[in-house]
Amino acid sequence: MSVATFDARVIGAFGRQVRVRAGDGREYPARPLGRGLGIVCGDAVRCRHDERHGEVHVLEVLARRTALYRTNARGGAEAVLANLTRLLVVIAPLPEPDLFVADRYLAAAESALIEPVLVLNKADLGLTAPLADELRGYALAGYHWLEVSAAGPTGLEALGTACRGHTAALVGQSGVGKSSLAAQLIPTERIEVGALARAAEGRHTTTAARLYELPGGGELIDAPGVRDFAPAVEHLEPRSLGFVEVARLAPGCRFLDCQHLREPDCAVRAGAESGLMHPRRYESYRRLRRLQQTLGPPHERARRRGG
Ligand SMILES: Nc1nc2c(ncn2[C@@H]2O[C@H](COP(=O)(O)OP(=O)(O)OP(=O)(O)O)[C@@H](O)[C@H]2O)c(=O)[nH]1
Ligand SMILES: [Mg+2]
Ligand SMILES: [Zn+2]
Repeated sequence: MSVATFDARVIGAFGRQVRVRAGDGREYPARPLGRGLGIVCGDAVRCRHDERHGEVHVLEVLARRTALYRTNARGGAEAVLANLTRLLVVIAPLPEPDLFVADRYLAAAESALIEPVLVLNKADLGLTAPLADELRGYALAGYHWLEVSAAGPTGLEALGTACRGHTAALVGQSGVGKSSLAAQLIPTERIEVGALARAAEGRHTTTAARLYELPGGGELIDAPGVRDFAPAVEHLEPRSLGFVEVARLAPGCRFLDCQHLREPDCAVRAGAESGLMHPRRYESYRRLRRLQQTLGPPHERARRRGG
């Protein structure tokens, strides 16, 4: 090819506006050439300088090592972040936690072979009794969590260590303090932090994912907060949907293809009743299974849409 192309990293993506960082550290606003490239933050892309218009074009998205997928408004699968090696699922006592959201991120990460790390932020506020009980559910599943506080010195070193050398992303409900944590880990960047009242009104402070380089090596993505997260069902591990304790209990089920809903002799349902699996985690699993049944297989969805 006569025109010089170069490889770059997508450090921000907002609709068709993309920001890339080239190997030499230079950053450019860039424009995807052609529709449907589906570029997301974390992507590795091949670019070209358009000398005549003084623009940078993205020509193609290079193969992703991992991707986190969600279900979009049309019921299709859509990548949200690419090339992650760790997913930092942030929860906090404030605003009112919705742990179904955390469960869904954990399930999507497990299914995508991205190592999830549960991060309990705002440790300075203390734990409410219901949250402490929910955390017991995660312990039962086998998850540890990092207790941190962006407002104080708690746990930030451990969080930094969990990110070092990784491409990690902070995800979770709006207002849990993802950007506050990113700002603590990367003090040289100006990262906007929102007022809690904003999250309570359902408004998000961070509107687009942004990738930063960590001082100790590695990368950190600060993702926008969500009210809910629906993983793309066809990208979930088919048997367990990414619920690690379901995968552990399922070999005890009578049927090999047990969906762990109403089948007789289901070891997963029995585990939820006997306390081997937290009831909310089981309910979370069931909701995802039902979502999968509602959406149906991808080819049927395409037909319903007339696609
Ligand atoms: N007490 C306390 N408040 C915190 C802590 N971390 C963040 N906050 C506050 O929580 C509010 C929301 O923080 P953000 O960092 O903007 O939250 P976010 O998760 O990035 O929110 P979105 O960008 O909307 O998803 C701000 O008022 C922060 O000051 C913490 O550890 N303790
Ligand atoms: Mg934010
Ligand atoms: Zn079962």
